[in-house]
Amino acid sequence: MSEKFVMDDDYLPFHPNPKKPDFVPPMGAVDAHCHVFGPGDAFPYAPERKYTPCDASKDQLFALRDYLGFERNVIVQASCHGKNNDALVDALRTAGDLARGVAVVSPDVTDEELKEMDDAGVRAVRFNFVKRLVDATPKDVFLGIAERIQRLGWHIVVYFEAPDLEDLTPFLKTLPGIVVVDHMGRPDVTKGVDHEDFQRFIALMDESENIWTKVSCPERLTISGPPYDDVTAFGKTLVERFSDRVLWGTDWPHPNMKSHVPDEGVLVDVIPRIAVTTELQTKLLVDNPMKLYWS
Ligand code: 0GY
Repeated sequence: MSEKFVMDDDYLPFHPNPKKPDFVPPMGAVDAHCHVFGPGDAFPYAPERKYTPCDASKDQLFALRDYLGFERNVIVQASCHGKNNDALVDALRTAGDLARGVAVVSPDVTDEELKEMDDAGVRAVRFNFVKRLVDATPKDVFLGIAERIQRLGWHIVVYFEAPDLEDLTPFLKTLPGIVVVDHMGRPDVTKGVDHEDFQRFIALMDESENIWTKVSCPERLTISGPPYDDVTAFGKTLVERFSDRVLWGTDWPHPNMKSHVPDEGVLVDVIPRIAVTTELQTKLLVDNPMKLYWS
Protein backbone atom coordinates (compact mmCIF):
# COMPACT_ATOMS: atom_id res chain seq x y z
CA MET A 1 0.00 0.00 0.00
CA SER A 2 1.37 3.44 -0.86
CA GLU A 3 2.20 5.82 1.99
CA LYS A 4 0.06 8.93 2.47
CA PHE A 5 2.07 12.11 2.89
CA VAL A 6 0.74 15.21 4.60
CA MET A 7 2.54 18.45 3.87
CA ASP A 8 4.09 20.32 6.78
CA ASP A 9 1.78 22.65 8.73
CA ASP A 10 3.80 25.71 7.72
CA TYR A 11 4.35 24.62 4.11
CA LEU A 12 3.06 27.13 1.52
CA PRO A 13 1.70 25.47 -1.64
CA PHE A 14 2.59 27.08 -4.97
CA HIS A 15 0.46 29.85 -6.50
CA PRO A 16 -2.83 28.52 -7.89
CA ASN A 17 -3.24 31.10 -10.67
CA PRO A 18 -0.16 33.15 -11.52
CA LYS A 19 -0.57 36.22 -13.70
CA LYS A 20 0.39 36.16 -17.35
CA PRO A 21 3.81 37.82 -17.52
CA ASP A 22 4.14 41.10 -19.41
CA PHE A 23 7.59 39.99 -20.58
CA VAL A 24 7.50 37.58 -23.50
CA PRO A 25 10.49 35.21 -23.31
CA PRO A 26 12.46 34.69 -26.53
CA MET A 27 11.72 31.61 -28.59
CA GLY A 28 13.26 28.50 -27.10
CA ALA A 29 13.55 29.94 -23.57
CA VAL A 30 14.63 27.57 -20.79
CA ASP A 31 13.44 27.58 -17.19
CA ALA A 32 16.75 26.26 -15.84
CA HIS A 33 15.77 25.70 -12.20
CA CYS A 34 12.55 23.98 -11.18
CA HIS A 35 11.48 20.82 -9.39
CA VAL A 36 8.86 18.10 -9.37
CA PHE A 37 7.53 16.79 -6.06
CA GLY A 38 6.00 13.33 -6.06
CA PRO A 39 3.14 12.81 -6.31
CA GLY A 40 3.94 11.14 -3.03
CA ASP A 41 1.76 8.11 -3.66
CA ALA A 42 3.72 7.33 -6.86
CA PHE A 43 7.14 8.68 -5.87
CA PRO A 44 7.40 8.64 -2.06
CA TYR A 45 9.29 11.39 -0.28
CA ALA A 46 12.60 10.34 1.25
CA PRO A 47 12.63 9.17 4.87
CA GLU A 48 15.58 11.48 5.59
CA ARG A 49 13.84 14.60 4.15
CA LYS A 50 13.77 17.82 6.16
CA TYR A 51 10.36 18.95 4.87
CA THR A 52 7.25 17.41 3.39
CA PRO A 53 5.93 19.56 0.54
CA CYS A 54 2.66 19.56 -1.35
CA ASP A 55 2.75 17.40 -4.46
CA ALA A 56 3.85 19.29 -7.57
CA SER A 57 3.60 17.04 -10.59
CA LYS A 58 5.37 16.97 -13.92
CA ASP A 59 2.09 17.79 -15.69
CA GLN A 60 1.62 20.90 -13.56
CA LEU A 61 5.22 21.91 -14.29
CA PHE A 62 4.81 21.47 -18.04
CA ALA A 63 1.52 23.41 -18.01
CA LEU A 64 3.26 26.28 -16.19
CA ARG A 65 6.13 26.17 -18.71
CA ASP A 66 3.68 26.65 -21.58
CA TYR A 67 1.64 29.30 -19.76
CA LEU A 68 4.71 31.43 -19.01
CA GLY A 69 5.98 31.17 -22.59
CA PHE A 70 8.94 28.87 -22.02
CA GLU A 71 9.92 25.91 -24.14
CA ARG A 72 12.18 23.82 -21.95
CA ASN A 73 12.90 22.95 -18.32
CA VAL A 74 15.94 21.95 -16.32
CA ILE A 75 14.50 19.95 -13.44
CA VAL A 76 16.58 19.81 -10.27
CA GLN A 77 16.28 16.91 -7.84
CA ALA A 78 14.95 18.38 -4.58
CA SER A 79 16.14 17.33 -1.15
CA CYS A 80 12.70 16.01 -0.16
CA HIS A 81 13.35 13.15 -2.61
CA GLY A 82 16.80 12.46 -1.18
CA LYS A 83 18.96 10.43 -3.55
CA ASN A 84 16.08 8.61 -5.20
CA ASN A 85 15.81 10.31 -8.57
CA ASP A 86 12.78 8.33 -9.83
CA ALA A 87 10.34 11.27 -9.93
CA LEU A 88 12.94 13.35 -11.77
CA VAL A 89 13.70 10.61 -14.29
CA ASP A 90 10.00 9.99 -14.85
CA ALA A 91 9.45 13.69 -15.60
CA LEU A 92 12.46 13.74 -17.95
CA ARG A 93 11.22 10.70 -19.84
CA THR A 94 7.80 12.33 -20.30
CA ALA A 95 9.31 15.62 -21.49
CA GLY A 96 11.74 13.98 -23.91
CA ASP A 97 13.97 16.61 -25.49
CA LEU A 98 12.13 19.42 -23.71
CA ALA A 99 13.78 18.79 -20.33
CA ARG A 100 17.13 18.00 -18.81
CA GLY A 101 17.86 17.04 -15.22
CA VAL A 102 20.16 17.61 -12.26
CA ALA A 103 20.36 14.55 -9.99
CA VAL A 104 21.53 13.96 -6.43
CA VAL A 105 23.53 10.75 -6.10
CA SER A 106 25.34 8.83 -3.39
CA PRO A 107 28.93 7.65 -3.85
CA ASP A 108 27.74 4.07 -4.29
CA VAL A 109 25.64 4.87 -7.34
CA THR A 110 26.55 2.32 -10.03
CA ASP A 111 27.80 3.13 -13.51
CA GLU A 112 24.63 1.50 -14.87
CA GLU A 113 22.46 3.83 -12.78
CA LEU A 114 24.43 6.84 -13.98
CA LYS A 115 24.07 5.66 -17.58
CA GLU A 116 20.33 5.20 -17.13
CA MET A 117 20.00 8.74 -15.77
CA ASP A 118 22.14 10.08 -18.60
CA ASP A 119 19.86 8.37 -21.12
CA ALA A 120 16.86 10.04 -19.47
CA GLY A 121 18.47 13.49 -19.79
CA VAL A 122 20.37 14.05 -16.54
CA ARG A 123 23.36 16.29 -17.22
CA ALA A 124 24.56 17.30 -13.74
CA VAL A 125 24.72 16.41 -10.06
CA ARG A 126 23.83 18.77 -7.25
CA PHE A 127 25.97 19.21 -4.13
CA ASN A 128 23.84 20.73 -1.39
CA PHE A 129 25.52 22.50 1.54
CA VAL A 130 22.39 24.09 3.00
CA LYS A 131 22.16 22.68 6.51
CA ARG A 132 18.41 23.11 6.92
CA LEU A 133 17.91 20.91 3.83
CA VAL A 134 20.40 18.05 4.14
CA ASP A 135 22.80 16.31 6.52
CA ALA A 136 26.38 17.23 5.65
CA THR A 137 28.31 15.20 3.08
CA PRO A 138 32.12 15.10 3.42
CA LYS A 139 33.88 17.08 0.70
CA ASP A 140 35.99 14.10 -0.40
CA VAL A 141 32.76 12.19 -1.10
CA PHE A 142 31.60 15.06 -3.32
CA LEU A 143 35.01 15.13 -5.01
CA GLY A 144 34.79 11.42 -5.78
CA ILE A 145 31.37 11.91 -7.38
CA ALA A 146 32.70 14.95 -9.26
CA GLU A 147 35.48 12.85 -10.79
CA ARG A 148 33.14 10.04 -11.78
CA ILE A 149 30.64 12.19 -13.62
CA GLN A 150 33.32 13.80 -15.80
CA ARG A 151 33.24 10.74 -18.05
CA LEU A 152 29.60 11.43 -18.81
CA GLY A 153 30.28 15.07 -19.62
CA TRP A 154 28.05 16.14 -16.73
CA HIS A 155 28.63 19.24 -14.64
CA ILE A 156 28.11 20.19 -11.00
CA VAL A 157 25.47 22.40 -9.39
CA VAL A 158 26.20 23.68 -5.89
CA TYR A 159 23.78 25.14 -3.37
CA PHE A 160 25.09 27.07 -0.38
CA GLU A 161 24.34 30.28 1.49
CA ALA A 162 26.50 33.41 1.44
CA PRO A 163 28.09 32.96 4.91
CA ASP A 164 29.56 29.63 3.73
CA LEU A 165 31.25 31.00 0.62
CA GLU A 166 34.57 31.88 2.22
CA ASP A 167 35.01 28.37 3.68
CA LEU A 168 33.85 26.67 0.50
CA THR A 169 35.97 28.66 -1.95
CA PRO A 170 39.04 26.35 -1.93
CA PHE A 171 36.74 23.35 -2.46
CA LEU A 172 34.84 25.06 -5.27
CA LYS A 173 38.14 25.85 -6.96
CA THR A 174 39.19 22.20 -6.94
CA LEU A 175 36.01 20.95 -8.62
CA PRO A 176 36.57 19.78 -12.20
CA GLY A 177 34.45 20.97 -15.11
CA ILE A 178 31.65 23.50 -15.04
CA VAL A 179 30.24 24.43 -11.62
CA VAL A 180 26.89 26.26 -11.41
CA VAL A 181 26.13 28.15 -8.19
CA ASP A 182 22.45 28.25 -7.30
CA HIS A 183 20.65 31.51 -6.63
CA MET A 184 23.68 33.84 -6.91
CA GLY A 185 25.20 32.21 -3.81
CA ARG A 186 22.24 33.49 -1.78
CA PRO A 187 23.50 36.98 -0.89
CA ASP A 188 22.13 39.00 2.01
CA VAL A 189 20.51 41.71 -0.12
CA THR A 190 20.36 44.19 2.75
CA LYS A 191 24.14 44.52 2.46
CA GLY A 192 24.06 45.69 -1.17
CA VAL A 193 26.10 44.60 -4.19
CA ASP A 194 29.17 46.55 -3.11
CA HIS A 195 29.50 44.74 0.19
CA GLU A 196 32.54 42.48 0.51
CA ASP A 197 30.34 39.38 0.71
CA PHE A 198 28.86 39.79 -2.76
CA GLN A 199 32.15 41.14 -4.08
CA ARG A 200 33.76 37.90 -2.87
CA PHE A 201 31.34 35.97 -5.05
CA ILE A 202 32.07 38.21 -8.03
CA ALA A 203 35.80 37.74 -7.45
CA LEU A 204 35.34 33.97 -7.44
CA MET A 205 33.58 34.13 -10.79
CA ASP A 206 36.24 36.50 -12.13
CA GLU A 207 38.99 34.10 -11.09
CA SER A 208 37.27 30.87 -12.16
CA GLU A 209 35.96 30.81 -15.70
CA ASN A 210 34.33 27.42 -15.10
CA ILE A 211 31.97 28.90 -12.48
CA TRP A 212 28.47 29.86 -13.64
CA THR A 213 25.50 31.05 -11.62
CA LYS A 214 21.71 31.09 -11.65
CA VAL A 215 20.35 34.61 -11.27
CA SER A 216 17.25 33.14 -9.68
CA CYS A 217 15.19 33.26 -6.52
CA PRO A 218 14.52 36.95 -5.84
CA GLU A 219 11.54 35.60 -3.88
CA ARG A 220 13.89 33.91 -1.40
CA LEU A 221 16.36 36.76 -1.14
CA THR A 222 13.99 39.71 -0.93
CA ILE A 223 13.13 41.61 2.21
CA SER A 224 10.80 44.12 0.52
CA GLY A 225 8.76 41.45 -1.32
CA PRO A 226 7.36 41.52 -4.86
CA PRO A 227 8.27 42.98 -7.35
CA TYR A 228 11.67 42.32 -5.76
CA ASP A 229 13.26 45.74 -6.28
CA ASP A 230 15.81 45.02 -3.56
CA VAL A 231 17.21 42.00 -5.46
CA THR A 232 17.33 43.35 -9.02
CA ALA A 233 20.78 44.95 -8.76
CA PHE A 234 22.35 41.63 -7.80
CA GLY A 235 21.04 39.77 -10.85
CA LYS A 236 21.73 42.69 -13.18
CA THR A 237 25.34 42.96 -12.01
CA LEU A 238 25.97 39.27 -12.70
CA VAL A 239 24.13 39.20 -16.03
CA GLU A 240 26.13 42.17 -17.32
CA ARG A 241 29.49 40.98 -16.06
CA PHE A 242 29.18 37.27 -16.84
CA SER A 243 26.70 37.24 -19.70
CA ASP A 244 27.91 33.86 -21.00
CA ARG A 245 27.77 32.13 -17.61
CA VAL A 246 24.33 32.96 -16.23
CA LEU A 247 21.11 30.93 -16.16
CA TRP A 248 17.60 31.77 -14.97
CA GLY A 249 14.86 29.66 -13.40
CA THR A 250 11.49 29.99 -11.71
CA ASP A 251 12.35 27.62 -8.82
CA TRP A 252 8.75 26.35 -9.09
CA PRO A 253 7.19 25.02 -6.84
CA HIS A 254 9.28 27.16 -4.48
CA PRO A 255 10.01 24.76 -1.60
CA ASN A 256 10.09 26.20 1.90
CA MET A 257 8.91 29.69 1.12
CA LYS A 258 7.72 31.26 4.37
CA SER A 259 7.25 34.97 3.64
CA HIS A 260 4.85 34.77 0.69
CA VAL A 261 3.64 32.62 -2.20
CA PRO A 262 5.50 33.79 -5.31
CA ASP A 263 3.57 34.51 -8.49
CA GLU A 264 5.63 33.10 -11.38
CA GLY A 265 4.27 35.79 -13.73
CA VAL A 266 5.84 38.41 -11.44
CA LEU A 267 9.08 36.42 -11.38
CA VAL A 268 9.24 36.31 -15.18
CA ASP A 269 8.73 40.08 -15.23
CA VAL A 270 11.96 40.46 -13.27
CA ILE A 271 13.91 39.14 -16.28
CA PRO A 272 13.92 42.34 -18.39
CA ARG A 273 15.03 44.28 -15.32
CA ILE A 274 18.15 42.15 -14.84
CA ALA A 275 18.81 41.42 -18.53
CA VAL A 276 18.00 44.75 -20.07
CA THR A 277 18.76 44.09 -23.74
CA THR A 278 17.41 41.51 -26.15
CA GLU A 279 20.93 40.16 -26.55
CA LEU A 280 21.38 39.60 -22.80
CA GLN A 281 17.92 38.03 -22.54
CA THR A 282 18.70 35.58 -25.34
CA LYS A 283 22.00 34.58 -23.74
CA LEU A 284 20.39 34.14 -20.32
CA LEU A 285 17.31 32.22 -21.42
CA VAL A 286 18.38 30.40 -24.58
CA ASP A 287 22.06 30.35 -25.56
CA ASN A 288 23.61 29.61 -22.16
CA PRO A 289 21.23 26.85 -21.01
CA MET A 290 21.21 25.26 -24.47
CA LYS A 291 25.00 25.15 -24.48
CA LEU A 292 25.20 23.64 -21.02
CA TYR A 293 22.30 21.16 -21.14
CA TRP A 294 21.50 20.41 -24.77
CA SER A 295 24.82 20.29 -26.66
C1 0GY B 1 15.57 25.50 -4.14
C2 0GY B 1 15.69 25.92 -2.75
C3 0GY B 1 15.39 25.21 -1.64
C4 0GY B 1 15.14 23.83 -1.58
C5 0GY B 1 15.76 22.88 -2.30
O1 0GY B 1 16.40 20.71 -2.72
C6 0GY B 1 15.66 21.43 -2.06
O2 0GY B 1 14.88 21.00 -1.22
O3 0GY B 1 16.56 23.19 -3.29
C7 0GY B 1 15.35 25.94 -0.37
O4 0GY B 1 14.64 25.51 0.54
O5 0GY B 1 16.04 26.98 -0.26
O6 0GY B 1 16.47 25.74 -4.93
O7 0GY B 1 14.58 24.90 -4.45
